[in-house]
Amino acid sequence: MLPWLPENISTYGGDIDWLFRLIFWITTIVFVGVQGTFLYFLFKYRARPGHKAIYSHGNNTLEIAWTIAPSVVCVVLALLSRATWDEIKAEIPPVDVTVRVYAKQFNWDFIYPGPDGAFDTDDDLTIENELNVPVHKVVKLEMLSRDVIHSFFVPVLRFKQDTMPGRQIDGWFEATKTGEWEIPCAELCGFGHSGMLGYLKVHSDQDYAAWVAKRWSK
Ligand SMILES: [Cu+2]
Repeated sequence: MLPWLPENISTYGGDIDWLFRLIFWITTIVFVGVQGTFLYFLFKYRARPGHKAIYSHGNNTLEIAWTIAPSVVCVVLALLSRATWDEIKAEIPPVDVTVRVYAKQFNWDFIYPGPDGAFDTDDDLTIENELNVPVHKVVKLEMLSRDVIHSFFVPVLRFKQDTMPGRQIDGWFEATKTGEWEIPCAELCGFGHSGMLGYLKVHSDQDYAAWVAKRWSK
């Protein structure tokens, strides 16, 4: 229906896309309606001989109506998105893999906890701009920033989260397809912002096990 959306490889991406489409079509219909009315009125009330300009000083009934109508739409949208918000933001399902993400000007540091599963130990491994994860597994991200506000964005996962200095924000995703996709920074963070680009590498179980074995063999 919206063919320009990026591919979706996330378990919850379909829910996000459904909400996106709903909001997109509501705003599109309102936009066309408002602009169409403007154009019609421009024509209908144009200056021409024999017509005097009318000065209008507002209409309370109309103003109340066009304040309440969008408010109702917003409340309905909030109620409709509630379940999706809860699914993605409120709770993290049982975690298979945890990776720490440190954003910095102008790279993504991905810190893997290693075989002991704990961070800040000797077997931690930091890889710049490369997030390696297994397919069909719940990946938890602990997101932080070393300097300014960045935004960790993986369009194909429908995942976007600001990273804040001095504050850890957790998120999660489950990829449904193997492959490699871009991780741009979506928050203007300085002169190198446009070049701040990492890659998500989703491996099959076998490939992931091989990657782990290679990385922690020594
Ligand atoms: Cu950035």
